[in-house]
Amino acid sequence: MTIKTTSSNKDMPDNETGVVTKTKPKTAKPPLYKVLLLNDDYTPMEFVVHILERYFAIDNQTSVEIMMTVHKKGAAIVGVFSHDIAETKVAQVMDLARKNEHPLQCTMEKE
Ligand code: TYC
Repeated sequence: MTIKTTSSNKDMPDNETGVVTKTKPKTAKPPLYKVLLLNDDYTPMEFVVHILERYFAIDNQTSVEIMMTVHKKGAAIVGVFSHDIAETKVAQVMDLARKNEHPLQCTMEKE
């Protein structure tokens, strides 16, 4: 009678440990982009709050808090989106700011 040992078992060659490893799934996640609002000295606070409510669906209280963060710190991330959505949000903000002659700046950055 033959006893098969671990070292001669074809299911577990000598160079393998028996530890289960994960192989990387082939579906790559799309890159995400942070959308940032920048501070300036002229855009009215209420306008910034309106932008956050209208284009980022952020409630009034949170919008006031984010606006105050930008006002005090110089900038804040207002959301993280796919490239297309981030680009659209930036364009919508810049468009409304320009139409109202406010110098508000909105930018996007790869995460
Ligand atoms: N600093 C502006 C003011 O005092 C308010 C402001 C907040 C402007 C956020 C831009 O992204 C901004 N009126």
